[in-house]
Parts: sequence; C-alpha cells; structure tokens
Amino acid sequence: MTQERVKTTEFASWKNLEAHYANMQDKTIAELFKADSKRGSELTIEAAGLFLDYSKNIITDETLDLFVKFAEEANLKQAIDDMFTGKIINETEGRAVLHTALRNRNNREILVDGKDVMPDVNAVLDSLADFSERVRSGQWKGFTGKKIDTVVNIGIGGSDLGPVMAYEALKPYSKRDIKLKFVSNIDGTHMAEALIDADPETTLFIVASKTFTTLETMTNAMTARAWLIDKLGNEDAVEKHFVAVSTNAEEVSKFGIDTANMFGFWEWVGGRYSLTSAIGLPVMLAIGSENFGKMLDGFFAMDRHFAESELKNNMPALMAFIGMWYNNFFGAGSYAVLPYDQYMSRFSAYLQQMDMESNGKRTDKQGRIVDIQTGPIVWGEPGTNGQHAFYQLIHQGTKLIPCDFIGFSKSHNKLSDHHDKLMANFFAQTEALAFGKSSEEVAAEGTKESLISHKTFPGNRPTNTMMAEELTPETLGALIALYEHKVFVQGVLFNVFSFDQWGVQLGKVLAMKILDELEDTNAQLSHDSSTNNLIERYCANK
Ligand code: G6Q
Repeated sequence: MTQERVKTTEFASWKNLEAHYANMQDKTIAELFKADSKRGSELTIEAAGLFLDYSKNIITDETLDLFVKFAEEANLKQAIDDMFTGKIINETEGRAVLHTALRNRNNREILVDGKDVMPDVNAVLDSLADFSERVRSGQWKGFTGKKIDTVVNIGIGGSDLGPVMAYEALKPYSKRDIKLKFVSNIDGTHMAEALIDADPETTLFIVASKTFTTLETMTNAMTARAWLIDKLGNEDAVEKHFVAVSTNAEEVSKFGIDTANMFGFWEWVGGRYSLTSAIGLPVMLAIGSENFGKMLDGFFAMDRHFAESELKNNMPALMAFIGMWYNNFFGAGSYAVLPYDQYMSRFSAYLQQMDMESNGKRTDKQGRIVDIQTGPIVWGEPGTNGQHAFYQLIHQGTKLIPCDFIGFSKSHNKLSDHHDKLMANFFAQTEALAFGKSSEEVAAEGTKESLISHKTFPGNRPTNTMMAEELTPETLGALIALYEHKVFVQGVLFNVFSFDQWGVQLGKVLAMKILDELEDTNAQLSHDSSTNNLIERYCANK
C-alpha cells in the first residue's frame, strides 16, 4: 500500500534546497572553477567502466548534500531495495519491477510470490543462446532448406526501441552476413520497405510483443505472414520463418507460431526495460550470445554500483540530483543527450521513451496532482552533427538546456585522424558551453562594435561529461543501466509511479472508434467540429 507522504514542497529538505537555490542561482561555473583549482578532477566519479565528470555544473558540495538529505527524507534507499527485491512497486498495475533480475549475473535468489525467478531467467537465456547459435551457424534452415540471411523484428515501443538502439550501437560486434531490419510503424510503408529486397526463403521474422495484442505489431505480423505464405505458397512455411517473443503463449499459438519457437518473459519486465529479456533476441542474433552476456555483465556492474553505493558516491543518483536541480529549480524543461559516436545514433530516441514514458506523470503516488515539475523532455543527436544544427540555441539561446556528453577514448574505426577531430570537438563544446567568451575577449579580437554582442557567448551552460575507453557490450550495458536508475531515482523523488503508462491509452481507444468510422461510409460522426471536419476531408480524398 502507498504510504502517506506530504507533498514534496512541504519537505524540510526541499525547503532547504529552495533556500540554497536562492544563493546559487546567480553563481557561474567559471566562478566555481576559479574558487577551486581541483574542481575538474574532484567532481568526478567512476563506476562499471564509466567515468563521469560533473564539475561543469552550477553546483557545490552543499547542493549534493542537500539532495542526499532530500533523497533520505523521500526514503530513496528503501525504494531501491524494494525494486531489487521484487516488491510490488508498480502499484497501479499490481506488479513487481525486476528488469534487474534479467542481468543478475551472480544468480542471487530473487523471489516473486515466494518463487525464485532466476532458474526461469537462466533457462530463457539458454534457449535464446541455443536458437541464436543455430541461426548464426546456418543450422536453422528456412522452409526451402536455405539458411537465414535476413531477420525482421516486428515490435513497437519497448519491443523495438531497445533492440534497434543496441543493434546499432554494437554493430562492430555483429555478424555482417545476417541483415537485421526493424519494423514498428503501422504505416504500411515501414513493412513494404523492409520486404522490398527481402528473400522469403531466407528471411526470419521475430514477432516481439509482450502482450501479443498490440495493434501495430499484430497488423504488421499478419501482413508479413501473408507475404511469406503468398511467396512460398505453403502455410507450413510459417513454422520455419516466424518466432515469437512474448508473455502470451495463447495468442502466439493462435497466430500460428509453435510455442516451441516462442521465447518468454514475465509481467514483471516493463516494455521499456525489456532489452535484457528475450526482447533482446535480435541483438543476440547479431552479436552472438557471448557478447550479449557481456552486455548483461555491464548492466549488472552498474546495478551493483547503484544498489550498494552511498548516495553521494552513486553515479545514477548524482545524475538524478543534477537533473532535478535544473528541472525543478532553474526551470529547465529539457535536457539533451549528445553521444559523440555514430553507433549511438538511436540512444537519445531510446532514452526518450525510458524517461518520458516513466516520469511524464502529473499524479503523485497518493493520487494528488503533483506540486513540482516531473519528467523532463529528452532529446539529442550524435555529435558532431548536432553542432551544425541545434547547438546554436544551446550556446546563445534564451533557454537553459543541460547536456550529457558521451564519448569514447578509442574508436572502432581508426580512419586517419577522424577520432581525434571528433574528440577535439567533444572537449571544445563542453568548455565553450561552460566558460563562453566574454564581450571583452570578443572586442580584443578587433570585432566591429555592432557585432560584439552577437559574437559573445555567455557560458554557464551546464554539462555532464561521460567517458569510457571504448563502446563495448559492457560499456553499453552500464550506460543503459545508468540512465534506467537515474530515471528510477527521479521517479521516487518526484513521487510518481514510473512503471505504468496510462497516458498512452486514450489515443488508442479513440483510434479504434475512428477506424470503424473510416471504414463505414454511413457513419455518423460525433466528435468535436475539428475532428469531424478532418475525418470528412480524409474520407473524401482517400
Ligand atoms: C513500454 C510500453 C510500450 C510497449 C509497447 C509494445 O514500456 O509498455 O512501449 O512496449 O506498447 O507492447 P507489446 O510488447 O505488448 O506489443
């Protein structure tokens, strides 16, 4: 049962943070650096192969101490323990939240309803590994006896974004003679383009859906099934070309997939936290079970760090505190995640779902409307591309946009001096954002008077810098777990339920009603005048 809790702004620790903000709001990063010559090496932390420099923020030790006090008043440590031990923390759906069990590499017992989940977790991992190796080695054959060279993952949201992101991120580890495609959108274009050059004899479809009832995924899966049967002329082909990842064996079997070819997971795995479950199958097919295991090791290392470290030396907690500092005190509505690595091109999109679907809530755990800002907007693109697009606003605009910069010491592609040039930009940006360029400096360069203010950079734009030696399966796992736990901490501090997503329901229900209307020419429309008009326009022109 949800415990009583006063509203956040009534916490003594929150009031202390507000008073501290009043002292800090006019401080600059430059001043903070001037006051402490060791700041750049001291405000750093290392965990699970990741190094975080959080010195270029408008914070002091006191800021973090006050956040630790706030987290204590909000019972964060208890909440962390409750998640890791399988308590029903997803109260609105009556579920435990145990994605950490999926990468619990020391097999410590985790009980759900009195039963240890680890034997089942390990059994599914083994069957995924076995299947992946059979496909990768060519032992698994299509209906006409040919080996698989194309895998199409059909899934959406949590059953798509994680696998796409991790597949892209770990491409250097992937088997290049198996092509992976991901179809998520119900827009027929997505499936049509995926099938355009696919050979039905050598294509394997993974239907990835926790519920196996999602409109987009089931529509796409039926279309793929019809395509395959049409091309191969035999319904029996489905068995060799379709596998499922789901919790719903009944629906999988109704679809015509043998449940022997279904990889299961459990209701305590939330969609957006499911990459390390069987939902990661396309990633395992690409990089192999050994590398997939290394990714799980990376997740696990960060999980342990998070569960065992004091809050002041806890990387996810620190990132959560710093994020809230800007979101809740400085009024920053968004933050940007800027990976300096082309392989990380889908990382920000993945984080968008993780953060915004988890903490984009306005009702607190006691059912009241919250009294503080909750989840921020997340966005971003890989550097250096972003520099030539939206960094202008970050440097000189009127909005405060805290940024996370992510970079690696080694590149997987050592082409001449590309990597040094990339990283030179990486370091230059956080320096420029923090320290800017004063009007005196601009004037000293002989700049025309009328241009001085245009060329001045105010600086004082906060950034976190995260570095790892190389983008490996382990570092990717650690990085994802870092953000998962950061979002978790913020959810606890915002006092919202982070593991449901009721906000996606209304549109789904209305769409089903409108679908009937689009198919029935005599339908009486009873929406608002705008929606009626738009539907009529569509129907007249389709
Ligand atoms: C994620 C959400 C949502 C979900 C998709 C797909 O946390 O629950 O994005 O993953 O709606 O659902 P299915 O896997 O059931 O098709």
